[in-house]
Amino acid sequence: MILRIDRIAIDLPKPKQPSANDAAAIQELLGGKFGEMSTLMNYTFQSFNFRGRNHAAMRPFYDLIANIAAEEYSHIELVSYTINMLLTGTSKRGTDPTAAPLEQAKNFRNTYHTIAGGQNALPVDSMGNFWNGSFVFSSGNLKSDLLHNFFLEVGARGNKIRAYEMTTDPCARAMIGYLLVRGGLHVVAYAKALEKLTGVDVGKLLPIPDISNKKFPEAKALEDNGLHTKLYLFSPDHYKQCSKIWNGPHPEDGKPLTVEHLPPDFGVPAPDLDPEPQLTAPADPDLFADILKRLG
Ligand code: MN3
Repeated sequence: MILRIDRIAIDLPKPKQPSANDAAAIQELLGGKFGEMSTLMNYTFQSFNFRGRNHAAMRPFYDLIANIAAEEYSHIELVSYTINMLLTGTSKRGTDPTAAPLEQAKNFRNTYHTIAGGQNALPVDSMGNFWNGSFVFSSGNLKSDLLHNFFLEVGARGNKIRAYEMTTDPCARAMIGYLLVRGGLHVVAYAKALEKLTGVDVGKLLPIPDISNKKFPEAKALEDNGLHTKLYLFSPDHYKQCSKIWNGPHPEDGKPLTVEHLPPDFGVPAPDLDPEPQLTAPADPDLFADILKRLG
């Protein structure tokens, strides 16, 4: 079961200017093959399907995969809010449909944001292709699954770096900086899991691509505070045995790795974006008073 908290991981700054095309590019980090929906669903299915998890040799691996799966939910959330914030202001807010308030949307790379959605995130990649279940690898073999997860996180890291290079918007860059740190932590976590499982030193491959998170100011500031060393438990009581894998020095800067409970004050309240009447999102504001009456 997932226990949900109505907060997001970091405070996202207001975009410098609305940009549907920035939002379209950022969609790759949500619904792309290497996006957050893929990490979420890969680890979720692998945790459901993990046989023999109660054997002492296997439990730490189950706990690691299941716990990271839960963190990924907070990542799809953060990318989605970034897309919503970038899309806010890309049409003319108002109640008159004859004013063609959505006219600009014809020029957007992804018109689904305005036609299928109310100026909001969708489970699609940067080309508008819908996310699909074939991106999930759950072979039942732990070595294969962990190798896949390592590759998935490395691929995700590459996409994040390229998306960062495509936009200068502070909202998008704050989100990517945070996810570079947390995704970078997951790269190391799966490398360490493969080391514990097989004895091979996967850490020597790092970083992939060959560029440190410290080159990205938004990521560096978080790593200076040790965010790349803390594996948070996304559960009040469970998944604690991931500490048998997540320990020792960080392979890049040698800082000690720790497993910690998610602090109760972690993150910030999720943004409440203003309604967009031209899209009747969430509803025609003229009806709010009637709705309130019926709600009692
Ligand atoms: Mn992630």
